[in-house]
Amino acid sequence: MTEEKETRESKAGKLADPVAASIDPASQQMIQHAQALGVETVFDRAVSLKPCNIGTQGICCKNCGMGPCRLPLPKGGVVGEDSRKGICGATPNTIAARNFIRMIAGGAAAHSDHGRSVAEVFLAAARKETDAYRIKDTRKLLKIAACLGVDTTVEVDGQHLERDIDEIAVEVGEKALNEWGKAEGELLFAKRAPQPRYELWKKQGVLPRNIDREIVEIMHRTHIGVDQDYRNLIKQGTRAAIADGWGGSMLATELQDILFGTPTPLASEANLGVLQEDMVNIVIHGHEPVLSEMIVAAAQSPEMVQYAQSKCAKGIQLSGICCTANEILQRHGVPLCGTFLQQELAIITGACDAMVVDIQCIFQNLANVARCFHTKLITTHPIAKMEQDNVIHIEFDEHYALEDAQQIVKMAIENFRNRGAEVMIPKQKSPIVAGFGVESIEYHLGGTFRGSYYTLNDNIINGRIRGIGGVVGCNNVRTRHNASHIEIVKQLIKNDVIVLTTGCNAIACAMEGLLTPESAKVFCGAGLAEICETVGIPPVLHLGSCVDNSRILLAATEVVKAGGLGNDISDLPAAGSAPEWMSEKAISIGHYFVVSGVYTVFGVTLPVAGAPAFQKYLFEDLEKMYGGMWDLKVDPVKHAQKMIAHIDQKRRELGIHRARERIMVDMAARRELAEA
Ligand code: BF8
Repeated sequence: MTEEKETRESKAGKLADPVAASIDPASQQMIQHAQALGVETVFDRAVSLKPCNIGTQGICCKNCGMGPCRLPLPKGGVVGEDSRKGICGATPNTIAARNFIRMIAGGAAAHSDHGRSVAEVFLAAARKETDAYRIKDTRKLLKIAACLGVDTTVEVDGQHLERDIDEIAVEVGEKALNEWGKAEGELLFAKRAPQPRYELWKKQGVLPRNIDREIVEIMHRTHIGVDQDYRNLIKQGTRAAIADGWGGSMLATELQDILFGTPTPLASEANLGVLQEDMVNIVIHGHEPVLSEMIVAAAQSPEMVQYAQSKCAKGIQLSGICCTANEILQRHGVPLCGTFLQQELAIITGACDAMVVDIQCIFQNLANVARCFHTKLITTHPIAKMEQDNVIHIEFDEHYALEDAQQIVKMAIENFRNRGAEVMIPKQKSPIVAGFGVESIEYHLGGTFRGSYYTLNDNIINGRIRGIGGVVGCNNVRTRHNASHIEIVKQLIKNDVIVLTTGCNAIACAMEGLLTPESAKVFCGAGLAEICETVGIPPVLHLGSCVDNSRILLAATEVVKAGGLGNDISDLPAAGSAPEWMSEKAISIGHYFVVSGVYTVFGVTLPVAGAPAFQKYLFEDLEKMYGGMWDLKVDPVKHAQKMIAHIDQKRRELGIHRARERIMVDMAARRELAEA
């Protein structure tokens, strides 16, 4: 070890091995570059900071001032009666269930508060209180109006006339906002689930009343001395998770589509190589498209492009990190700069003139990294500020949205000249096709003439497509960056399972080149490859950000409706996966997948291992109640095999496990059948 390296290591603790840290050559290069510059990243911190073994098992309770109570599993596991107790007598199952549903509350709150912000901006736009936002997709507005019970026609002299679209928009905004705090009734979108699913939720007593209430009730029930039955605790977790997936997240997705446009497939690129040396690079990071839409509009204006050119840049290159990246990709084709774990690396290129962040998944260490470069780090949301003094806060106000965005873009342009000599942009970037949705799957696989999921179902029934995998979620620095994401997705498509992806899995697949129609013949089984080639779609369909997991729920519902594959989501040959999850949002997503009827496998770890009865309840008993259950498999190949085994089991139950061609029954054959 050289003296210089020794000094760096003692300053920063032990350093990560770049190749062991990530499968992505661009990330490896930047981790190495950071280490050479003495800039610490999440990968290095993961080497020196180990997780708590008791916390990872879910059995540390810190909900009162008498603890924390830590209840480690006895060596060799529990034999006989489990006598572990906290100070108040709480069992490991109660503690793990409390912790688990608090994670659901955190995740549901994050998604749903995002949805609420969108609903507020939507209402402001509908009421014409802002010029920056307008209703873009009136077709979807009318569809959502019907789901929220808003009349789209008005009766005049016995005639049904179309109602004024602005009036409809205002009422949709009001009804939508009401979903967070109404005093009576139930979550309106719950009825968008297949009828048997809705009835099942009703029977189980888990229909959400309103979004906020279910989250608040989790905080109440998990306070010391309240709910002490893991089954009852998870029941409330179920209500809150449904309120997220079929409520807050779904409202976010639908209202964003109405305001900013429903995505349609478009081409772009992914990975750190999208940054441009001779252009002003603005990296947008976070989750709410309310801000990023305006940055896109400002950055693309001729006035700003000219301003950039006047400062010796060729133009402005926007790119995104995390789910904001998925949002502006799917509607504008803005390239993906990277996943959650690449946020520091984007700045370490030395080419990031501004990183603009809003909410969720933002490392506080960005400020420390930005301090080592010329990058302006700009926070924009009143609920998400940073304490470091090099961070600039420009609070985003939807009433002055474009002006705020212009101020940010100008700041980035003016910072272009301050770049240091240490610019190093990795070459890697992959072409992609992204921006699929419930509507575009219908169009691509059903055609404008038929416009339904019939063709998709038909190909599932005839076995060309074995099933559907929903693969989603984060990166987690406790596992090699993107390794499990890619291995699992490749295993699935090799076995003819079409993949619907969102979040950081979508970005990982994009970086790996799996979001192109051409990848089908390289990576897919013969059946799926044939479908992809025939209709010109990738085998991995990018459905957007994490709130857009609601698109997966609705796509599954459309498959049920199209017929031939059972009556409920739990009947479908489908499975869910979050290979590298880390956030509370992922736990909420996992749980609403499960209680919507999807077998869902997580990678890395699950904080339930120290509570055997609670774990069994999640992994086995929930299936009897909801037809879906949790599972954990760290090894990516076995993880995918478990999903495929479940898909095959469902195919057997549906009686479609033997490949068969559809037989066209002509008139003569029908007569024969009738005579027989
Ligand atoms: O909401 S997948 S790391 S970016 S939490 Fe975060 Fe996880 Fe990425 Fe988006 Ni989702």
